[in-house]
This record gives sequence, C-alpha cells and structure tokens, in this order.
Amino acid sequence: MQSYSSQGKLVRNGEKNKLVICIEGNIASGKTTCLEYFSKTSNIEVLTEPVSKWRNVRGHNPLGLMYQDPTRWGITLQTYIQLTMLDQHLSTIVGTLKHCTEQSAPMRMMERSIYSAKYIFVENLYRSGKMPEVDFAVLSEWFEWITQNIAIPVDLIVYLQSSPQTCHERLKERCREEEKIIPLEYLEAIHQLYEDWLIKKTSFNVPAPVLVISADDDLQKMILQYEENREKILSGSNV
Ligand code: D5M
Repeated sequence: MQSYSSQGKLVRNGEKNKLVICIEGNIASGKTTCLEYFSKTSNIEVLTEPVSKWRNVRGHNPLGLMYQDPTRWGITLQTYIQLTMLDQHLSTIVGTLKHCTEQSAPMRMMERSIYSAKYIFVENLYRSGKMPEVDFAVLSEWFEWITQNIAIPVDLIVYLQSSPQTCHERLKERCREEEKIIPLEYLEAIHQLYEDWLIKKTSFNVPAPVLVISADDDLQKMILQYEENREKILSGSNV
C-alpha cells in the first residue's frame, strides 16, 4: 500500500512509525559486528548491505568489475547499488541477521543508506577522477529525483568512526577476493568524505542526528560501547 506524505512524497503505509537507524562507517569499520550485536539482543529488524547482489547480478559481478576498472564500471555498480539501497529503505523484507518476528519489530537497523552510497562512494569516484562527468550527472539526477519524490525516513545515524589504518588491517584479515586490491589511500579518501559529511557537516545534507562511536577498539571493547550506547540507539536519539 502506498500514499503521499504532506510533502507530496510517496510513502509506504505501515512503515511510517517504525524507527530507522542507519549504521554508517568506512569499509571494515565493524558495521556487521554492530548489527549482529543488536540483532541478537533486541527486538529489531536488521537489514544488511546486499553485497551478495552486488557480487552476482544475473551472473555478473559489478563490485569486482568496479574495483578492477572504476572508470568503466563505476556507473554500472553505483546504478545497481542505488536501486538495491532504495529497495532496502522501502522494503519490509527481513535481513539475514534478524531473529525476531518482522511485524512486531518496532525499529529497523540498516547497514549504510542510499545517502552514503551517493555522498561517499559516488562522490569519491567522481572526485578522484575515476567517474566521467556525464556518469556523475546521470547518477545525481536519479538520486535527486528519488530523494525529492520518495520519503526515505532516517531517525538516527550511528557513525562508527575508525581510522583508515585500522580498517585496512581488518580488511586484510577478512580476505574478500574483490577487496585484495584496495589500497590504504582508498580508505583514507572514504574516511575523509565521512568526516566532512557527518562530523564537520560541511559537504552534504545530514538526514538525521548523528551518534558517533569510536570504532578502533577490539571486539570486546566494541561490545561494551554498544552496551553503553544501547538505550540511546534503541530510542533513536544521539543525546
Ligand atoms: O562494504 C562491502 C563492500 O562493498 C566493500 O568492498 C565496499 C563496497 N561498497 C559498499 N558500498 C559501496 C558503494 N556505494 N560503492 C562502492 N562500493 C561500495 P562494507 O563496508 O564491508 O560493508
């Protein structure tokens, strides 16, 4: 069922009152661990990034292609990511980490968002000279149309702030085939874009209040931090 909000945006009925928390952070900053912790300890709906789709769309691997040749395949991957993230925002489908009944979950926790896909990853491709201007223009037109015409509510952004060096170490440990060629400089560029967006707030619109959690610590200490911030996060507040 669909209807229109007071701002004239398309909204999904029944989803309006559900709190939406987006977990943001660099590659290998610990987002999955965070989602797992809340999934196991609370009554929430968890949506993980649909990376398996990005690695296999009808037998093709746009994520791998993008890492091999970003100038050629950046637009292909980003168009698909924009679609799949929009689908995540609008969907009621349950994520792989969910351990509760979907209907009763009062909140949804998502890994990243359509916003970071555009403000961080598309922006990085463009600024680094790896995305042709026409590709960037077309993606930007799509993004602006989507965000102006479809309600994409986010109540809280939890930013896992980690150093690019820590992420680089974790990335090497997880050994995902496509990611072997990611250099430290790529993680530094992503980090800077996140900092400008969510900490300095100098680059793009921030769609919700931001709760910053320092994410360089080991697993045990990270769990403690999630416990300390648990009430804030589950009430959708950063104070
Ligand atoms: O991200 C999982 C993988 O997906 C990692 O290689 C980064 C990549 N990724 C995630 N979002 C994007 C966008 N929007 N563009 C390009 N690449 C992306 P992880 O951070 O481990 O969840």
